[in-house]
Amino acid sequence: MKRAKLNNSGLPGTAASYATHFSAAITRMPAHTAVDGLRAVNTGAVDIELMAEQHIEYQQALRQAGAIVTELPALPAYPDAQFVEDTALCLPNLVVMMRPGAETRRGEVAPMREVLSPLFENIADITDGCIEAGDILTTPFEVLVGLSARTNQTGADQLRQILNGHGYPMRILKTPSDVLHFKTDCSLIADQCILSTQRLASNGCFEGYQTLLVPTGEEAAANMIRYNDHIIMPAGFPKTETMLRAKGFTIICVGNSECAKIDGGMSCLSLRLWL
Ligand code: CIR
Repeated sequence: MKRAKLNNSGLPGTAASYATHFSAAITRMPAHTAVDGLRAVNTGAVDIELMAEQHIEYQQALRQAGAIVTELPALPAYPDAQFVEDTALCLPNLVVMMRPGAETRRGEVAPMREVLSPLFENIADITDGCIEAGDILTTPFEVLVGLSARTNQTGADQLRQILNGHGYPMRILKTPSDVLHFKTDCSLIADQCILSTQRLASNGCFEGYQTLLVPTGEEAAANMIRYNDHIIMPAGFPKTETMLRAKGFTIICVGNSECAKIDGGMSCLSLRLWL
C-alpha cells in the first residue's frame, strides 16, 4: 500500500491521499437493542425501523462514492456496535484495535478484530488506558487524537508509540468538554482542509490546515466523511450543505435522525479502508 502523496491538496478536482480516498468500507447492521445506545441527553425514543432505513441509505451513499461495502451482522449484546469506527484505527498498512472508554463497548472490539486481522499485515492492540477512534482524525500528514471522556492520556500514549513505530506522526489535543468525540466536531474534507466547529478550531489546533467553520446553529453537521470524490453528510443542515457545494464539493445527504439520538454521526457508522 502507498503512503499519502503529501504535495496535493485533495480539494475538488485534484488527486488526493489515503486520508480521503478508499476502496472499501465496513458497516454493521444496527441491532434492535440500539434503542438503549449510550446518549448524553435524552432527545426522544429511537425509531428502530427508521434507523434501519437510514442505515441502508448510508450504505448506498458509500457505494455511490465508490466503496465496496461489507455489512456485518447486528450484535444485540452491544447496543452501540453499529458505530464500528470506534473499535479500530485503519491505516493503509496497519490496524490498531481500540480499547473503548465506555465499558459497555469494550466487547465490540474482539469481533471486529476477527474481521480485520486477515486484511492487514500489521495489527496492534491498545492494552492500556482507553481510546475510541471517534477521537482520532487522520490527515495525510499526521494523526490527531483528542483526549476526551472516552480517550485518556495512557491510551493515547500507547497509540503514539505504535504509530511512531510505523512512521506515522501523532499529535495529542483536547476534545472540547461536553463533546463526545474529537470528530464529533470536525472532519477532514480534503487533504489540507478541515471542517470544524468554532469551539474546536478556536484553540488553534488546526494551524497549517485550511479550516472551514460550520455555520452557527449547524454544529451537529461537523461530523461528515470525505470518501473519494464525495462528501457524505447528515441531512438537515442547509447552510453547511450550501457552503460546501459553493466550494465545489459533491455532496450526498443521508438521514441521520435516529443515530443522532444516540450521539452517532456519519463517521462513526463505518470503517473506511484501502483493500
Ligand atoms: C456512544 O456513546 O458511544 C454511542 N452512542 C455513539 C458513538 C458515536 N461514535 C462516534 O462519534 N465515533
